[in-house]
Amino acid sequence: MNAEKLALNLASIVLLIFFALILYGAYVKNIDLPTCIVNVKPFDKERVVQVSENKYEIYYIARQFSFFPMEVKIPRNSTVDIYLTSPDVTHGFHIEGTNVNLMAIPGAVTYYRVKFKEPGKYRIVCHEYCGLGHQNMMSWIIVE
Ligand SMILES: [Cu+2]
Repeated sequence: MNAEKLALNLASIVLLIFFALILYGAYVKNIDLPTCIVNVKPFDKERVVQVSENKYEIYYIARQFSFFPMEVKIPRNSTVDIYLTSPDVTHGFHIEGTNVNLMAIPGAVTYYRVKFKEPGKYRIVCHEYCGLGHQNMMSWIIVE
């Protein structure tokens, strides 16, 4: 009897800890889920738009076997809105050293906002097997 109560109490405490960690991640660490957006139509031309001094929009195309644009230079402390789509098959999109981990899905646009505080050369890799040249798929974001 007592062992059952103890197990129940421990399970309740673990659940409360999990719930608190979810709230901590969402509100203190601002960890967000990528969104599949519907108000931007899938595009067929990559582009980089400077919205204001430290705010950029990058429209990425993931295509067998490259990301376009292949290199983007932005200043430190820039906030970047990433729009990502694919004209062929599903690709992955991970910016190393960040928590950006997206999927490029044909016919859909994936969106995520990221801020680059540290200067450096950030490599983008495909993490979804997409064909014979998959391992060569990469792109760079250079934060100056
Ligand atoms: Cu791939």
